[in-house]
Amino acid sequence: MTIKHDFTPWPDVLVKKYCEAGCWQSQTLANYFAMSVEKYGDNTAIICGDSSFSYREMQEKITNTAQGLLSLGLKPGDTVILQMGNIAEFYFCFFALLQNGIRPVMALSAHRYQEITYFCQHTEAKAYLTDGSETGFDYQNLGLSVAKSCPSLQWVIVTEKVRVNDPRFVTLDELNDAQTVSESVQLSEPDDVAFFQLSGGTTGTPKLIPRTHRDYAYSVFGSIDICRIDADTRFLCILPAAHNYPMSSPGALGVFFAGGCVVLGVDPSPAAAFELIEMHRVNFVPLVPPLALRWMEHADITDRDISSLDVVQVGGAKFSATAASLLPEKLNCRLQQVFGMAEGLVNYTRLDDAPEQIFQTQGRPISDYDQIRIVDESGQDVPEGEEGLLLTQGPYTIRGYFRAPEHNQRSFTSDGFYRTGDIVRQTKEGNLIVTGRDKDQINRGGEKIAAEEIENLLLRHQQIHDVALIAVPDDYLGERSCAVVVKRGDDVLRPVALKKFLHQHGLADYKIPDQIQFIAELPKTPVGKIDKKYLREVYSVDS
Ligand code: AMP
Ligand code: DBH
Repeated sequence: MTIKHDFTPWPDVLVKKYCEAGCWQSQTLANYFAMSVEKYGDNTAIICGDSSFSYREMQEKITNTAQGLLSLGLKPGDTVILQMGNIAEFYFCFFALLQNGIRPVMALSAHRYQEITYFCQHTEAKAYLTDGSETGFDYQNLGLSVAKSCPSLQWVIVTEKVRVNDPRFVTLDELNDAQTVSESVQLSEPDDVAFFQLSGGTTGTPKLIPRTHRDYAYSVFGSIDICRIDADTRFLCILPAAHNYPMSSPGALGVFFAGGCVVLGVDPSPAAAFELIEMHRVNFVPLVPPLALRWMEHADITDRDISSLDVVQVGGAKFSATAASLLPEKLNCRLQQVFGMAEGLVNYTRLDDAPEQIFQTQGRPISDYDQIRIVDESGQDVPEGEEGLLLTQGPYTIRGYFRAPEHNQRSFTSDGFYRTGDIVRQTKEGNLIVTGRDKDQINRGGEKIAAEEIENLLLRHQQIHDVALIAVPDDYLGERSCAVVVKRGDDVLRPVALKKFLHQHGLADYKIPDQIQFIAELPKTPVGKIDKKYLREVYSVDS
């Protein structure tokens, strides 16, 4: 196999260290699932709508799908795009791909033509697996457009009946019926890339994050311990299942590896989610801050019995200390704050920490092997307790994005620390408090938007001379996006026309600016960069 090191490897001394310390084990993620099947075969692994699957039933689905994928000629080391909503098939396909050593790019349902074609082209993906059953959006049509733009794409695999006339389209059911000789050889190794997560990014193009089996497994098992996940865990997944947080912190993988049950929901509104909590006695759920706020409000008026809830996690964006301190009483449960990143490092407040640590901090790293530095602009460590830029390296933090050498020069220090772009300070107990950000990104309630990506697209509009995308405060989302536009010419240009323009270019909805402002000229800093700080001050006033 030639797929070894199609990513930036850890230096040999660290490989040795993490192996010797037992952080890295000799199992793949698919092996860990198989071990759960051995141990917890009859436990319910997934509840999805009216269907449920035991571990054994799930393994059967996975094996069938894995066979079907091989029958299409897909091979270990190939890359595919996996874009499915919160349905059981998402996990069947995920594990089937991993079992075959085929590496999925973990696209979100919200992604559209712009994002999906980029993923396909950048990874020379061979197949696109998609599902549109739970949304009004036509993913088959998207698949058709993507296939036209991506010569590498040989297959579009869909969960529903094929509605387009293209020989590359095949249904998951047809795949599952495929009769192939069963191979018992191991098709992937623990140090191979298992899949590609996505970064919120800061640049013109999205960044792909190669995660190996053993590094990811280490973060998942560490999370299982910290979050006390076991076979009695009933985990509600209403965040997008492919996202790193509900996938691994401890996420569905944590639950599967501990024999618990994942309840899938497609509607994160409290009315819908509380019904699922009541019906399935859910006791653990990851949320982002805007949802936590909505759930807290709704808890006052709900008739649903949500008393089974034990732990509510809040992460993805900063949760205010005030809201955090109210959450346990409102939802009658414990709170865990999570500050993580798809690049690796995940911090948790511990369930038995003092309340003020849980309310006021974003927790501390999973592992003693996570190294953290908090530095000033010149890269010097700041004095203890002071604010600075967070750098990190460790046994589950990547050393480089996939095929992005120039960006990697900027995003990693010469000694391999990842520059998170987060501004933090560390308390004397070792917890981190996120105080700000030094990256050109908008964190829209947990959904990240790279300013440059949207600016580049808007600059393609004939009537736009210049543009800056900035974050402005929002009571509910924490931040929303605002495009500050310098028009070209005197013709009228309406915000709605610009939104439509982005939409028509096939940009994910959450990246479309919430607000559009016009300005005669963008202010510049003394060195000639756009003064986004000043723009933020100006446009935060009327929010
Ligand atoms: P990504 O790199 O796209 O996976 O996004 C990770 C980023 O989300 C982090 O670097 C932070 O900027 C942000 N983030 C995640 N969790 C939190 C949190 N609890 N508080 C503040 N920011 C967070
Ligand atoms: O925001 C994130 O990317 C994130 C948040 C919490 C994450 O990747 C994680 C936990 O693992």
